[in-house]
This record gives sequence, C-alpha cells and structure tokens, in this order.
Amino acid sequence: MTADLIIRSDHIYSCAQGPFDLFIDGFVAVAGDMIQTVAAGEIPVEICGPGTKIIDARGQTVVPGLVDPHTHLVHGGSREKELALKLQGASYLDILKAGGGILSTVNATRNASKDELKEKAWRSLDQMLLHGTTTVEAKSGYGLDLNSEVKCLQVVQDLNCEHPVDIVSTYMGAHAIPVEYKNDPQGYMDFMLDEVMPYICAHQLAEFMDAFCEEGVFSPEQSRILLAAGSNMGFKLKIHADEIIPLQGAELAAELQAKSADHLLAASDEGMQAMKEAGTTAVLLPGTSFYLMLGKYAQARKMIDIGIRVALASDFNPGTCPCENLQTIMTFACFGMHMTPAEILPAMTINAAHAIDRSEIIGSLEPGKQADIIILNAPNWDYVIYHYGINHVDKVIKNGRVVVDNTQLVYQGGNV
Ligand code: IZC
Ligand code: ZN
Repeated sequence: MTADLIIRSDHIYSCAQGPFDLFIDGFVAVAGDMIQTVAAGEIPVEICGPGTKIIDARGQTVVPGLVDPHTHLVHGGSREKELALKLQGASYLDILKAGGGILSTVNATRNASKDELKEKAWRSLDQMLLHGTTTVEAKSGYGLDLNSEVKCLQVVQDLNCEHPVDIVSTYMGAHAIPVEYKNDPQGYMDFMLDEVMPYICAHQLAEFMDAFCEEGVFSPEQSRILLAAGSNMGFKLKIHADEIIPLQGAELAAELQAKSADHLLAASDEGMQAMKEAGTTAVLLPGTSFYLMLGKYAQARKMIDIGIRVALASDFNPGTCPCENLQTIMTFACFGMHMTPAEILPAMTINAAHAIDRSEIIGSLEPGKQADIIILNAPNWDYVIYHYGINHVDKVIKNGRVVVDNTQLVYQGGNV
C-alpha cells in the first residue's frame, strides 16, 4: 500500500521501546490518519505513489506529538493580581482561604458565556499546538454548580470536535468548596455525589474524575469518598496528591487504583512504593513548583529509580501555571528536577499517554497508532532541552494532516 505522507529524517525518536528508540537515517510513513511504518534505511519504492507527499526533515528531529495529561484548560479571566500578593509573601493556600485563587476564577467562569469560554480556550489550544502538543487532558472545576460545570464540560466536548488537538475530559467538582457551601462542606459533597456526578456520567461529559486533596480543600477522607463513588459510576481516577502538605495522597491514589497521581512534591516514600505497585503514573508539574516559588520540586529522580512511570504536564491554569508551552516545562523538568533529555521525552509522550489511558493509540511512533508527529528545528532531541526559551517546533502532523507548517498554524476549521 502506498503512503500518503512520508517523513524522512536522520533523527527519529519513536519512543516505542526503551526511553528513546532512535532511528538514525530513516523514515516514518503515514497512511490516512495512521502510522504505517517506522524504519531505518531508504524509503522503499513500493510505498511511494503519485499522491505521496514527502517531507525531507534531514537535519531536524522527529518525535511523537506531545501529550499534556494535566490542564485546567477552560476558565474565565486571569489572576495576574495574585502575583503581586505572592511577591509580598502571601501563600497560594492563604489566597484561596481569603476567597481568592480558584474561587476568583470560579466567579469569572460562572459569569462567562459558553462562547467566551470556548474562544479563550481555543486560543490556548492553538498555542499548545504551535508548541507541539497534540493531545491534552482538560479538567472542569471552575464552575462547581451544576450548570456551570456542564457548561465547561460542553465547551471541552465542542473543542474536541472542532479543534485539531484531541481533548480528554475530566470532572473536577472537588477543586474548591464554592461560596454557597462555605459553611456546609458536607452539603457540597452530597450535591456532587447525588446530583452532579450522576448527571455527568449519564451525559458522558467526562471520562476521568479528579479531586484536589489538600489541606483546607478536600481531606483524604473526603477525596476517598468522592473518588470511590466516582469509580463505581465508571469514571477513571486522577488525584491532585501531596502538592503542598503531605496528606498521603500518593497512598490514596494507589489504594483507589487511580491512573495517575499528580504533583507529589510532598509524597512519602511509602506512597511512592504503593504507586509503583499499583501501576499509578506520577504526573509531575514542575512549572507549578516554579510558579508557586516553592523552592522545591517533586522528587523525580527518586521516583524514576524506584521504577514509577513518570509523566510531565503543564498544569496550564490561570493561578499556578499560566503557560501552555510544554517546552518551557521541559526546562523546569531538567533544571529543577534533574531529569535527563532521555527521560523527558517519554515523560511527555508515551508515559503521558498512560496517564490518560491512551497508550494504545498515541504517545509513540508505531504502526497502527495515530499519526501525531512533530518535527523540530533541532539536530537531535538533547538539543531541544539544551537550547531553552525558544519554540523549536517547525511542523505538527495531527491525525496524518499537517496542521502547523513552518512554525505557523495551517489547519482550516473543523477537526482533523
Ligand atoms: O486555579 O489555582 N492547584 N488547582 C490546584 C489549581 C492549582 C488551579 C488554580
Ligand atoms: Zn491541577
């Protein structure tokens, strides 16, 4: 069968086996929206037809499309005013306790129309795509009441249909206690359990469920009740675990067989061991550690040595990481957590795909997988991490179609 698209390069990192699986001088052939072949050597004549487009990426680097497994994509407003407060010494949890932080974004999100939220998130998705992200996870959690949560999840659904980037949807009502339940957290728990979760489940508005297990937000006991109920309804699980205060969130993630535990700066050794045994992926968010000025990062080296599958994500959100660019996150992963380039690439491709339960279809360049491929203006992968602060992405191929060419968006309307 002839290919529709063939990319020739001297540095193809398939991420299929081992950390890298590097093909020096080879090609990736795409048929329709799928990868047909990845191989070293010359392009076989029989796969070249009259309609085959050939991209010569010699001198460039070819890797799988990046996967961002933790974002708070859909939200209203911005929180630049908090930056000044933080510089004066206010902590993230202090700001939240005073009714700011997440709750100020909840206000802005409730007051925004569906179209406004969609347009804002669309612009962020364009930025992600320009920087090489081809699949993202997106959490709700800035609506909190039923109508506003549904509004945000419908925006995600629409974007997934219309924008080239694929989106995996997560319900995160357990993100903060809304003002109307300020003095009745149990009432908010019951509202989620009895009204919101069954509705979202029945209308298939989210595949995952997540909870912010943190001091002053949701306790481990509350998180366990919500997530266990969610699991029984059929949601796959994620947890914001041990970000600031150690609360045995990693242990909880393992106990509930969560697909991922995210943040983990304050995870215990026992919790890490339990995650390893449960096969729970660690999603590390070093952009957030940087932005919160914590002076501390998650212990990526220790987790890798234990044998935990480590993924990286942006945590894109208006409070603690207003950054769509995964190449910036790579900088923090390397210089903050001492992850090597050979660890960072799988953490943003195949391991990230595991964190959103998509490892069978994305995250590596292998025959039969979705043709999500990026071509970087760099002679090899190490160079991408080494030369920081610029966008290295030259081309993005999403589902077999070129959607970014010569660093510019070139997709036309509709999904690909
Ligand atoms: O808006 O502050 N950590 N949730 C948990 C966030 C950060 C997002 C925010
Ligand atoms: Zn988050």
